[in-house]
Amino acid sequence: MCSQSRYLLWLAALIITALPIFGTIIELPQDYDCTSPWSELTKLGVENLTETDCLRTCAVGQLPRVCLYTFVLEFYAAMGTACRNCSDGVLEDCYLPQCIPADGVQRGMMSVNRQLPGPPINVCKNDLIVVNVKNQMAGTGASIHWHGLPMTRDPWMDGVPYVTQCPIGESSFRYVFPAEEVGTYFWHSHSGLHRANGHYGSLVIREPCVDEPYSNDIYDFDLPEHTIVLSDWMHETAEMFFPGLPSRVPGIVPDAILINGFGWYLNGTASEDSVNSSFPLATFHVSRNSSYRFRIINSANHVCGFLIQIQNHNLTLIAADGITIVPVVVDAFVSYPGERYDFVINTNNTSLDEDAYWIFVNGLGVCANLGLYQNAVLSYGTNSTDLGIIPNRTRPTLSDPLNFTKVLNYPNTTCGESSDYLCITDLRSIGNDRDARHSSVWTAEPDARLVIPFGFHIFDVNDFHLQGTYQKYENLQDTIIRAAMTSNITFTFPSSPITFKEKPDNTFCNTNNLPARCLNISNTTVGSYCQCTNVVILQENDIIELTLVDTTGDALENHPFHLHGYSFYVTHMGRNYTEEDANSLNQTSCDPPLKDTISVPSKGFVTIRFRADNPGRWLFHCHFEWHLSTGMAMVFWVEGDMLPPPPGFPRCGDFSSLT
Ligand SMILES: *[C@@H]1O[C@H](CO)[C@@H](O)[C@H](O)[C@H]1NC(C)=O
Ligand SMILES: *[C@@H]1O[C@H](CO)[C@@H](O)[C@H](O)[C@H]1NC(C)=O
Ligand SMILES: *[C@@H]1O[C@H](CO)[C@@H](O)[C@H](O)[C@H]1NC(C)=O
Ligand SMILES: *[C@@H]1O[C@H](CO)[C@@H](O)[C@H](O)[C@H]1NC(C)=O
Ligand SMILES: *[C@@H]1O[C@H](CO)[C@@H](O)[C@H](O)[C@H]1NC(C)=O
Ligand SMILES: *[C@@H]1O[C@H](CO)[C@@H](O)[C@H](O)[C@H]1NC(C)=O
Ligand SMILES: *[C@@H]1O[C@H](CO)[C@@H](O)[C@H](O)[C@H]1NC(C)=O
Ligand SMILES: *[C@@H]1O[C@H](CO)[C@@H](O)[C@H](O)[C@H]1NC(C)=O
Ligand SMILES: *[C@@H]1O[C@H](CO)[C@@H](O)[C@H](O)[C@H]1NC(C)=O
Ligand SMILES: *[C@@H]1O[C@H](CO)[C@@H](O)[C@H](O)[C@H]1NC(C)=O
Ligand SMILES: *[C@@H]1O[C@H](CO)[C@@H](O)[C@H](O)[C@H]1NC(C)=O
Ligand SMILES: *[C@@H]1O[C@H](CO)[C@@H](O)[C@H](O)[C@H]1NC(C)=O
Ligand SMILES: [Cu+2]
Repeated sequence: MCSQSRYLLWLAALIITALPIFGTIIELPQDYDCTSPWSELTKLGVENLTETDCLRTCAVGQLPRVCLYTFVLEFYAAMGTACRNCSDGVLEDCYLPQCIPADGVQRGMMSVNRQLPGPPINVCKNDLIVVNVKNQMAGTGASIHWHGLPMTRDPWMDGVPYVTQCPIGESSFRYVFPAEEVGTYFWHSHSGLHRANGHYGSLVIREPCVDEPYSNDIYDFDLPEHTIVLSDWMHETAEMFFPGLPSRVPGIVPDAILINGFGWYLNGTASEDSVNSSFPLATFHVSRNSSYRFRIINSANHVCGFLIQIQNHNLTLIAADGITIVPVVVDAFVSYPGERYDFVINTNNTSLDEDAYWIFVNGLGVCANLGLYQNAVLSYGTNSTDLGIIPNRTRPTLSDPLNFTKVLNYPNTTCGESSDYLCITDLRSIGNDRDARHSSVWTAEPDARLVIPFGFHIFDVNDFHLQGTYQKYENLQDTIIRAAMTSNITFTFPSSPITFKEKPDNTFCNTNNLPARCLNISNTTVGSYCQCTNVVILQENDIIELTLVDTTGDALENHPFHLHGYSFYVTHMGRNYTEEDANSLNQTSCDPPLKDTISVPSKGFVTIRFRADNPGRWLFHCHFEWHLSTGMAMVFWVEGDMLPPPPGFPRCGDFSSLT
């Protein structure tokens, strides 16, 4: 049995978030032309609509719909005027429309529709997603990326500034793309550090229950209200820390973890007294003797992994990065920025109807040193009109965490050493559309093998601040100044989108084609540094094997790399990279997991494979926000015919009156 709606709870949720219950419904023909969807839209006359209704139970035979959203991007305030007396303990006020309580600390932020996370997108497979982005942030360009969606035939809609589009000025831009693959995704700003300031939200594509591989035997409910979006939060705008300030110790770090935009600010102490428990936490409602699918999205920005647990509940993992896996039962798992996991919980293990349990998200690595963790609530027999539910059970904290025996993706795991410490490579994908297309990818000999080391270039401060040099960098604290690199190149964005170019030219670079200034390496720390637009060309339909090697030397960070336009097989990962690791790997075990984001074990490596069958210009980058900003990125130029951009697609670029 599987259901995508639970009428009463759902209605209550709608009342609380003040969404219209009945919106405009616009249906499309079953076989609408997804190669030029904007012409369908013109025919349907939707240009003056701001929103349509798509939230429904996905059913066989149902027509696809136009799912239209308007995203208004603004400079806004957490704990601002909309929150009235929320800070004084009036809980109802914290749920007022446009109130963003976050962790209770007032700050300037960036919002989409004055919500945090921004508006959720819940659609059915084959719907046409249309998002009209209106940027009302004075003086600040923006763009939105649809993380994990392959954007087949729609490389213009990927939302990466200067790779696939111009940043959206104080104007609007309409994203149009079909919901081609089911699963758990999210959207986020790909401009500057805007995601860290609040520009992110969920995107879930469902299909009729009968088509879901496990719905019949593993879970009863798959509800929109059970999407969990994790993030981290600072008490100043992120730009304040770009490049960083020498006197800030510790340097570029978060102040809190947020769960669906809620959290308690602990201010560096685990003491119960420091907690303002009249302040809202994210609360998830379930009923007894049932089973629920949860979808968890990690939209964090800083260099931490999150350990995720629910008191007294095992988690049956059923999907990773939107793609179904053979179920694995764990009591904890670790996720990194950009990753998504779906899991099922059973609610038959309690004898009490009125009961509540703690959800525990524990920061690892740098966040463990800072004592960062967060709680949310799993509540039985209640609905979303019940506010302020606090479990009677002991609240897990840093000093009194939840124990675990079986865990996925835990840092420092040696893969294969213990059946209780699972690696991503221990997951097994199961047959789906994408699998069928790619089945030979992990058995055949790859057409191209790339080894991509990533790390940092450390500058000497005296060298660095010579007159007339302006390199991209971050300042962690004191005089620690560095830039991030892949293949020894610090990525810089060009001045006009790469997709506009018909062929690669000498404004791009790569390891075989470095600009003269990079070849003329001097003995200074500045002179040995190479900053350019690293673009690697891949032939259409080639099988690509790519090995990422962590050369940072840092034992605490597991850099999560995200590939746009594709999912890839994770065929191998390990803690010590040797040359043999790169070339030995014809996968012996079956069905390696398909993902679009993979965290590379600290000082270790990961090998992935994909078939380059989606022509476009695709960013590949570390999903830690400050690493992307300082150059830990590159672009794959996948050859092949691309559809033309929509008519009137905006252009931008350098202007010099001299040329
Ligand atoms: C929600 O729960 C309260 C009691 O806990 C009950 O009075 C109310 O009718 C419920 N509302 C809905 C919509 O189920
Ligand atoms: C949309 O609005 C414009 C300006 O008000 C109007 O000219 C146009 O006819 C409208 N289109 C539709 C389909 O209603
Ligand atoms: C955190 O604690 C410090 C020292 O105890 C205090 O100065 C600071 O104001 C607190 N921060 C917030 C946001 O409450
Ligand atoms: C979780 O799984 C373990 C091992 O399979 C089992 O012993 C335990 O009872 C389960 N816990 C719950 C809450 O279901
Ligand atoms: C709870 O339900 C699951 C799945 O149906 C079942 O495997 C398990 O034995 C049940 N546990 C209890 C305590 O009834
Ligand atoms: C906590 O215990 C009290 C007293 O037994 C009970 O009234 C209340 O409902 C419990 N709270 C939860 C969230 O279970
Ligand atoms: C976790 O394990 C420790 C040591 O084995 C034990 O002292 C503690 O009570 C356990 N905590 C919980 C919540 O079970
Ligand atoms: C991983 O290993 C490093 C270096 O030994 C250590 O500092 C870190 O705490 C370990 N991480 C975890 C989560 O145990
Ligand atoms: C991988 O397998 C293919 C086909 O089975 C074979 O031709 C190739 O030599 C193998 N490569 C390596 C490195 O073992
Ligand atoms: C990158 O630079 C380091 C230090 O200059 C050098 O040892 C290494 O060989 C370079 N790696 C590549 C792939 O060029
Ligand atoms: C670096 O080069 C400068 C001149 O370009 C020279 O004076 C200096 O001795 C060199 N330093 C080292 C460590 O080789
Ligand atoms: C990796 O190398 C380090 C030192 O080079 C060694 O201590 C460690 O045991 C190795 N780990 C594995 C899994 O081989
Ligand atoms: Cu990184």
